[in-house]
Amino acid sequence: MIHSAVTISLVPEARGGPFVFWDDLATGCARAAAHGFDAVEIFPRTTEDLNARQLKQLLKQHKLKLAAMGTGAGWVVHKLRLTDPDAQIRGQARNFIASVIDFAGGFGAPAIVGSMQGRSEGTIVREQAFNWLREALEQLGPRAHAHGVPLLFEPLNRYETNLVKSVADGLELLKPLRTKNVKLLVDLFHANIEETNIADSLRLAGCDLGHVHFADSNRQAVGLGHTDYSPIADALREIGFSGYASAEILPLPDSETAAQQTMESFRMHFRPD
Ligand code: LER
Ligand code: MN
Repeated sequence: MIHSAVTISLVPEARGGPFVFWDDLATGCARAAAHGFDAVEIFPRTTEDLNARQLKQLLKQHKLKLAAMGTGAGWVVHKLRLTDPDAQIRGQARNFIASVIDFAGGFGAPAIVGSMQGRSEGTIVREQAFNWLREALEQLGPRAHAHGVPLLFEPLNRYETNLVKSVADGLELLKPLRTKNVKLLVDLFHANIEETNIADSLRLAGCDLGHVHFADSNRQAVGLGHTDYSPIADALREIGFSGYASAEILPLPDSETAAQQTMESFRMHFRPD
């Protein structure tokens, strides 16, 4: 069975980004529960800024799970990328992700590597960048495994990276890895830009699919854009996906409407009875 989640950003520098609830963890959790979500996906600035006891208490109080935790602030705030030409920065990037893996892992949730993949530019060719990504994943995949969770790797789109932009790119990256603990996160907004057929790409991901960012073509709540969701829901059922469909979307026209519209669409596609 697929579960529902909604995003909360705690990163002021990411303002304007695709997150439903902002700034205040307590309010975000309360609103997520009020709308009937199973879980929250949190986008922290650093793990040091997070209070594990407070989060534990909020999740318990609102009967929510932690679906996943993003590492995008590693790039947006701290300018760390796993494919930076500077070895020291690559090391700091791995450490940043490791801290999110450990924090989220304590809640039984995976960390997401998306924007921190960086891009191939200047003298850094694609093959070199892929090797650095694989080195990092060989280290971080087993670290997530120690918490009993996967590590999620997210293909983006051409405007955000020239490395992993599709399920096919993602599978190419993961295939030679010794660790089998890295799963793909398909963000349906990115997929709408890059995939020939989104449902086919989900079937291609199959058991390597670990998480879904549930967004419409315009990065608004599902139902507010023009993506045809029936074949996507069918494909997710067909591959037996049992992870989260998490609303990483713009808070448009406002957070409350975006959350409510997401829940309506989630129920329509995944809880039709
Ligand atoms: C960025 O566009 C995105 O989709 C995030 O989930 C990546 O960290
Ligand atoms: Mn995403």
